[in-house]
Amino acid sequence: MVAVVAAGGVLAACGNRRSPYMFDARGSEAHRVAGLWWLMFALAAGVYAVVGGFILVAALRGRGTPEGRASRITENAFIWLGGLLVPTAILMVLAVVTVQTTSHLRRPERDPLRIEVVGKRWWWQVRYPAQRFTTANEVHVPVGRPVEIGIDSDNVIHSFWVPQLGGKVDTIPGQHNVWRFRATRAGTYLGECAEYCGVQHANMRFLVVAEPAAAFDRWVARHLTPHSAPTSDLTEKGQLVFLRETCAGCHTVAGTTAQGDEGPDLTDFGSRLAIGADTVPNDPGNLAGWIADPQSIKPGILMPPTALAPGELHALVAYLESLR
Ligand code: HEC
Ligand SMILES: [Cu+2]
Repeated sequence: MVAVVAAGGVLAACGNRRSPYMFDARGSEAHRVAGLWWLMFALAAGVYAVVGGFILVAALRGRGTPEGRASRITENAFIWLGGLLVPTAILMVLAVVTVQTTSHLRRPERDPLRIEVVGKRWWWQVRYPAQRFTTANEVHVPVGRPVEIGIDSDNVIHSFWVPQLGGKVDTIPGQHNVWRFRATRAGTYLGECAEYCGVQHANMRFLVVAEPAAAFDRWVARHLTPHSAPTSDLTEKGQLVFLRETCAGCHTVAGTTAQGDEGPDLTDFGSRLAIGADTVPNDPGNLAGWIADPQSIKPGILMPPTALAPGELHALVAYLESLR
């Protein structure tokens, strides 16, 4: 009983809108995994109820049988049935269904959208090789189309996990893993690094934005013609600051001379929902704080603090937020 109540509490706590709730499956792979989980849960719950029932009956009945009435079932029958036949049958069912489910996962499909993800030191690089552009920490996919994400790491082992879309896929240096899935419903799904990788492991999140094909195509088109040219005096000044300071050595903004790759590609930074791999929401206040002192927001990252005059910081923030 305590276990059931505790499990209920945990499930209820998982029900927040953006928290990764793996039973609220929104992808082909997650549906299969969740289905298998419910089958295991149902069988285990059944066994629990039967065994618990026997314990209750035995406890209520007390010691010994009433005089002269022998039990209708012998102990041997109990052992054969409850100890061997039933467990074997249950394990066989689970084995067959598990092997079947596993073989369906990650099965190649025709004409997938290919994406390459690289686990970095606490953020995710996201490349669309056919479309030839790079972004970070946000993976956009069209709903309904098969997606194939190649997963690599250039440092330690991370694990790429979007509970509502599928199972964990480890990012292992030197080994190319592939995750195949299809988003079945539009939405913004939270992903996390699921393998401890250093002090900012818990702040190594990402978002998968599944959207209708037309919206996805617009998103791609925007990357093919990046709006990196300043459109006002303020953003022009901001771009000058960006190119003059150290930023350009670590960050790329397509269409400018900034071509660094130590940090996330900022070509579409203004459209991102969060800063620092979903550490704080992307708004001008947080961005100014991030530029001035990133270490106070996400200690240990590879980005140094930058001291700027207030006017310059303001212009730089306006420029970065205009990159959308
Ligand atoms: C030594 C390399 C380096 C320099 C110099 C640097 N950055 Fe960064 N930057 C990084 C790294 C690494 C990250 C990713 C940190 C993380 O989330 O773990 C980052 C993250 C960011 C982000 C958040 C991106 C996202 O999508 O989460 C912004 C914005 C940013 N930097 C802007 C700047 C600006 C503006 C400057 C110049 C004032 C600058 N950076 C200088 C390495 C650098
Ligand atoms: Cu990680």
